[in-house]
Amino acid sequence: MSSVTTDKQAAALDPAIARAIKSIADETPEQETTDGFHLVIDALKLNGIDTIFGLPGIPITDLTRMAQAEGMRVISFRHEQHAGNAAAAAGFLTQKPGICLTVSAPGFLNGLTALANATTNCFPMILISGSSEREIVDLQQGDYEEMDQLAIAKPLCKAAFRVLHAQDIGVGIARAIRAALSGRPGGVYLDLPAKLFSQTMEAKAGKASLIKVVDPAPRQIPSAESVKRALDLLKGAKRPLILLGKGAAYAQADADIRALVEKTGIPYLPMSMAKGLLPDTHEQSAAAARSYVLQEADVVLLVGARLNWLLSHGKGKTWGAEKGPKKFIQIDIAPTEIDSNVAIEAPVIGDIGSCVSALVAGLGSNWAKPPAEWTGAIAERKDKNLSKMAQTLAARPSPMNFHSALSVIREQVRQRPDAIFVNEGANTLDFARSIVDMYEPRKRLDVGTWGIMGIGMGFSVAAAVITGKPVIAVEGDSAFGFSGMEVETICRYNLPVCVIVFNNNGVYRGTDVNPSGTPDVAPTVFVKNARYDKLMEAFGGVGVHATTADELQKALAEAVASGRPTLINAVIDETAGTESGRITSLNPATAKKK
Ligand code: FYN
Ligand code: ADP
Repeated sequence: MSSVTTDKQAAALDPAIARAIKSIADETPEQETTDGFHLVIDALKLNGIDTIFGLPGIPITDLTRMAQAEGMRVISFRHEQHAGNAAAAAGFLTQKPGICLTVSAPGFLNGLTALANATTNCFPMILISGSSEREIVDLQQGDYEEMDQLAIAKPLCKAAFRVLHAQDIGVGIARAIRAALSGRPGGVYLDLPAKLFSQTMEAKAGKASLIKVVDPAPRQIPSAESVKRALDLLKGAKRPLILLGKGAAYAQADADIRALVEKTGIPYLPMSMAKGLLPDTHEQSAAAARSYVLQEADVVLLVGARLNWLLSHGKGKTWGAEKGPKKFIQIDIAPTEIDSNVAIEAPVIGDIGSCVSALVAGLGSNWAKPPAEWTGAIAERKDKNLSKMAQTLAARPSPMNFHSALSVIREQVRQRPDAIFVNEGANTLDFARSIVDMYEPRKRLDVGTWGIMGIGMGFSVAAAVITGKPVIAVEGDSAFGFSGMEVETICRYNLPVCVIVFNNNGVYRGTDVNPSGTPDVAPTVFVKNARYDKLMEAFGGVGVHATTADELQKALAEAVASGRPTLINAVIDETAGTESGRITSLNPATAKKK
């Protein structure tokens, strides 16, 4: 940087003195300086981070401008939550922390949901927020957007740091990157008070203060005993099962995981975001016999999957508890995950690549594949379910139902297995998960561990920006509402995103009635026959109103082929959904009735 700050200071002085200073400065060989803005940008670039997702405003507007001027990709959103979700998805897809940049207090808070969600899902991201002046905030003197952001962020993320001096920016960014990526990945908060950005220092010293982080996610090799213990357990199993979670997808150990599944011959179940690690059409996939294998398996190998609510905590009817206890092997990078819900007989602690390859190496040449009785029983159930599903998918009811609409999307994904599939909603999510097969790793992005709504457009933008591949976002009409305004972002950057809104006039469905006789509609009901497609047209994208499977098929094929931002308003039978999709049992009233 040159003498921008010196000129500014000079301008504040008496004009004559300023002129004198300037003429001296012009004659003296100038010392190169840098400032907080450039140190932040240089530190990110030094660490291979080339994209920022954010929303400009005080005090980070100039940071976004300068980052763009310095060659970074700066993607501006309409609401910070979606910028945060984009950063989280970028982190999941790339194993580099996604960066979300927000303004102070309200902007920071808007980004916080995404930061907490990223941490819950083990996605590496860094929320960088500008903040107000420490001296004023700490004395609670009412600064512009006053808030003790660091204290608020701390319990919601993996680590939180604040940088007060320009010479510490390098350390601050290095610590944030390391915290986000090492061990179990997660969200990190970095607080940068407004004053920091204009602090200057000598350019050479500034450069020397930056840190290029070496080996931020070091391999963690499992102990030989833990590998042997796991293999012994697996060898003794009569009905073994492998469960792949999104940790396995994140790990990018695709070849090792495939080798483990195929060499052992053990049936596997993918959790939602692990779909496609092996193609869903793989003969060892037990997805279409899910309830059966969970109940019947005797030894279960968890690979980057937690025994949380999504897996009924490893207990109860889902796991066939009445048939006797199961034995678990769990591969995870976080030792504290082990025994979190049930006893784990064989923990294997390390990174998934190292753990899985150690297991494969230990299989030996005389590995016996699982008994045919087990694999045959699974195949039988699977075939039955698959043919039942095929019949349902072939039907063409009018109006469309979830199945007929998803059958079209399923075929498009089969033709473009490289496309990223984003999915949220209740019924829209649950039906799509079992109907739309995935063929490649890390192509499915969804509501994850929390079942959060609102990830749709943020994840879609990130997926398109990061991969350059077509994105197909299948959205419940309620879910879409959380991030719908970001279709402007999609149009502004001309991203190859096709959003399909499953419009059934309400949350879950559109048929609820207000029993009280007052004029308000029921809490779950939306404006009937809304035209979400017009929203995309408003910003220059393509909007399509699809009332039949054929219309949907044509519009989707065109969108994927052209790469033009498109929104298809897919009209779904308003009576078709069920309350909370497949997790009805979590509704308190329903649970009480059971
Ligand atoms: C699966 N199935 C199939 C297929 N794939 N049948 C035929 N063909 C194919 N390809 C069967 C499978 O065997 C199951 O039947 C059923 O379809 C459902 O499978 P799924 O979706 O894998 O399993 P399930 O039980 O829904 O999974 C549990 C879960 C999941 C908790 C992991 O529901 C989930 O990820 N839920 C997230 C929900 C969420 O977050 N919602 C957002 C909040 S909505 P059976 O074997 O007969 O059981 C707020 O309201
Ligand atoms: P799912 O929801 O698909 O079951 P979870 O998010 O519950 O997946 O679990 C992911 C698990 O993967 C977490 O316990 C996390 O610690 C673990 N994990 C994430 N990345 C790695 C990795 N590189 N190596 C080992 N374990 C990992």
